[in-house]
Amino acid sequence: MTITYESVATPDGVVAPRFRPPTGASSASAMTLDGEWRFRLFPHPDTGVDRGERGDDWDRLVVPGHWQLAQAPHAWPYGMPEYNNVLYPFPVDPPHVPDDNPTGEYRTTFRLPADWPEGGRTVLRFEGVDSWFQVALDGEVLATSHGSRLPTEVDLTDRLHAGGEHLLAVRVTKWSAMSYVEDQDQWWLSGIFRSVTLEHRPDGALDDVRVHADYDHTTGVGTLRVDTATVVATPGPVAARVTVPELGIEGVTGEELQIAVEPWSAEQPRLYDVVISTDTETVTLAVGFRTVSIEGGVFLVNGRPIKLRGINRHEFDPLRGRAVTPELMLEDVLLMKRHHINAVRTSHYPPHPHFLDLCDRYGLYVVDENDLETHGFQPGGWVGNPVDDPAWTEVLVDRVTRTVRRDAHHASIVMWSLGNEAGGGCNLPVMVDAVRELDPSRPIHYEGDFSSDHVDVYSRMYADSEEVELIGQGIEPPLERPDVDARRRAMPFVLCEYAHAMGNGPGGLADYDAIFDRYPRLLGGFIWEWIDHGLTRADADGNLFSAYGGDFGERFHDGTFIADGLLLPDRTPSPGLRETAAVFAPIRIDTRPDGALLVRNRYSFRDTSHAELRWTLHRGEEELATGTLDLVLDAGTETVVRPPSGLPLLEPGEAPVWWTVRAVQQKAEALEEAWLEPGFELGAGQLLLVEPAGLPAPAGRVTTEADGGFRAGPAVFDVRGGLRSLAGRAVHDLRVDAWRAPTDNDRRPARWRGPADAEKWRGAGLHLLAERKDGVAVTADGALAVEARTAGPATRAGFATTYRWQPVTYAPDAVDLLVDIRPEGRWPESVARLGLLLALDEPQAAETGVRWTGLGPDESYADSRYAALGGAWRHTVADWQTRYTHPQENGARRGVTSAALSFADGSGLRIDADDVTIGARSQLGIELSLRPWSDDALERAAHPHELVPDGRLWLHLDAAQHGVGSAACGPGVLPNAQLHAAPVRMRLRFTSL
Ligand code: IPT
Repeated sequence: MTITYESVATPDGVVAPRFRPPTGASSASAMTLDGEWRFRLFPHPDTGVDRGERGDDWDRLVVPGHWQLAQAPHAWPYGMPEYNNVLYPFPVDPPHVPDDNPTGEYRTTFRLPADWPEGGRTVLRFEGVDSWFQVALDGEVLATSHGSRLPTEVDLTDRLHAGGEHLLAVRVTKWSAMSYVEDQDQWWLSGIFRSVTLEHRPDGALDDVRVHADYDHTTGVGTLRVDTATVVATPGPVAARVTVPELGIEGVTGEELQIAVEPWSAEQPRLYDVVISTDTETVTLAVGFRTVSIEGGVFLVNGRPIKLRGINRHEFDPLRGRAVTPELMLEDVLLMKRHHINAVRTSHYPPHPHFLDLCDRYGLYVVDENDLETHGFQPGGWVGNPVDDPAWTEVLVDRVTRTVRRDAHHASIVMWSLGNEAGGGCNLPVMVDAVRELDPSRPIHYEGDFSSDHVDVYSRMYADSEEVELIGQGIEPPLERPDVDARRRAMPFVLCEYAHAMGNGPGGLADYDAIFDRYPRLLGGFIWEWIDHGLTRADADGNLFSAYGGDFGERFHDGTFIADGLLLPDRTPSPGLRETAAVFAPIRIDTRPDGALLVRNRYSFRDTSHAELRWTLHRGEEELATGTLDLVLDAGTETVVRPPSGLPLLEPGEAPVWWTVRAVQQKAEALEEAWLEPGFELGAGQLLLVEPAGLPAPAGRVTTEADGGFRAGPAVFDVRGGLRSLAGRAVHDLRVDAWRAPTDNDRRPARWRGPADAEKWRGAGLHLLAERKDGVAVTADGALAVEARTAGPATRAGFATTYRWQPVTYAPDAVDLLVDIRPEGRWPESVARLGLLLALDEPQAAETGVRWTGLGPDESYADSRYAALGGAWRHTVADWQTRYTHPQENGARRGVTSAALSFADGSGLRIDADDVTIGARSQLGIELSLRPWSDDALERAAHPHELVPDGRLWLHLDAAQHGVGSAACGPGVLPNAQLHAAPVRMRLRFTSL
């Protein structure tokens, strides 16, 4: 049978799969073939080009890379990236793919170097080629392979001659039968995107190395056993010496060595160099001793329960796609460690192997996922799904065993995952058996095994916190079959995806985290996902922006769903990542209702002696006292702390007084290098000790102007009581507002059912609110009282509002506004915000400086607020904005009791807030948002660079906003963060500076 790109067949002409040591770990010779190759793109796999064609006059293309991104971000000579999430962009008709199937012909020539060893074998190794390819040497096709994120090796030995030049030809198709099993939520990007090497395999070499390195926590003894085999020439075991120089241990392969060791964990990633050698090859591996087990439904590492505070990571570089460099992999790992992430699911394919070396070294628990997703069969009821088709068994087993064979020596991997969103069927148990046979030491994960028939952990995605709580207690609804139910009920539970981080969010992370902590059965989970895959693209004017689905002219795509990470595409941490760091903090410091702080050591293995607990007592920008707490907590323990006695007794002043406690790293740790520098924050929390003194009553009188209008300090009104200018700036608008530029979460229905929040808000006309003045009067005590009603079109619901303006006699240029907002009529179950919108003319709004007292420094929302701490902060309006890849509501600062704006012309405006109540609840300060553009412009912009300042400063002075939730994929805003239409009262003071 001729194998074609539409064949459902395992790779042909390739070397049996084997382990992959870290680069440089083997003494055997190797040579990279990375660099500039010759390249030509054809519309169809029948390119008509002879494999012997050298392509000397073809284009040059850098390997590794994707051909679509060859000249990104400016030119796209080889077709453009396309984005689909679930659906196939071609008819579901396996194994067929469209005739329009761009195919790259790659050519390079090489010579074996003069010092290339005699004898042995020489293999050509591809780390990753997307999606199907054929390899030819000197005109002859030798191998056909696929498995885009898996290695392929071809034995070239018999065709190579010392000194001679060889022509390597690789034909790569964009689509193949394998596209059906590689339907991951990402850009379709093709080509040789990982490195290509020539590797010498000496006779009797260590082609394959299996490492078993367990740790017995009861004795402190590690068991090391190394098995080695030749694979390339004549498969079979090979004997080798095994030494652990650091411990003076010597042994041989096959032997179980019992060694007193320090164990490996993500918290303390202790590794030992293990040197394995035959007479012809030495391989040095960094080995971690650790045991993964499940006991009584609890997932244990080295005998202790752990929690996975994880993320899902796709490989992504905004210019290079999935062709990620070692530097970028390290950046990812360090960013994770710095944000207290301790686990990675390699969604949804095996990552570049170097990433796993880094996870071993820096300490991250890994769920290594097979390269398998067939999600596009779901809408058709999974009919024809390869996972349930015997014709695909060998291909699927080949994939998953290639994964295990490549990666099994990594200490960081704590579970294997069969794939993602690939349905169920007859091939699952076969894959499971194959994995267990290769590696019985690690549990198997697969969320798509819905009743967990075959796997070892109960896994779900996007289950809401209520359901997770039931699962934690082991009282989830039963499965139909009692035996299966009993088996699943005894399993640990993991959320392989949760807290969808699309745009502004995720909200509710802390709610999940608290539940994970409460129940031993809950292993934790993996936030979806690590980074926005926004590809850098230049627009017609040369401005660079982050492109998402549709931005490359695709007609069939999933738009902004590719931008759902904790990092912006350029790896700027989003507020969601800062929230993650605060929630995942290993030393959590939380406020208790009784006015104390609860300090919890959430490490599984270490005490807190590496951390110093530093406190400060501060008011506004003033530091009043500092100190440290003498406290060391054992793993898993907690204690209550209170401010030390003898602190100065403080009278209420302008700003609140906070007692802030930070747990910081004391000294650098040898193993963990750069990311853990002294002073690095391991957790923080605070207590509000003294509330600010209220604003004294204003007691001035408004004056009537010659034109019949009014004046109150820095505020000038027209005859109807409309604010015309404030602090010398024309007022474009002042009214009640209850709308926001919808977030990605607002735009989608919670749990995929019913109308989205933004739709409900639109239905109530919140996006088109307008205000009518109903009356103006000067009250007996000299205030200007303005009655107004704010409502949208086509609805009887509205806000009746009283504005009460009064000059402040004791402050020369100040005015107080007491605003009362009373909802009337029927409202949707939530509103986006409740407060005032104020738009001032300000030509250089973006350059306006702002210093505020409140929570900061970053934005926070009712259900994403752990990273924000009370204090005094400063920004410019430009920096105040979060440039979400898809523009939307952002930037709210909560708990703001005062903010001073300094305009580019040297003048300024101070805003103080007091007496803020929503319904019966009173709160400290307001929520402040500042923008150099309107919410309307924010909503309409498709990309941040399209937003241009409009000559106004737009302020939101809100009592509150609705939370952000995670409805883009999963649950919406929980009751504890919903905002309902309710009476609002606020006292605001505007002072001209
Ligand atoms: C879930 C997928 O597993 C993940 O790859 C990603 O696509 C995510 O959705 C959305 O961003 S599947 C979803 C339909 C529950």
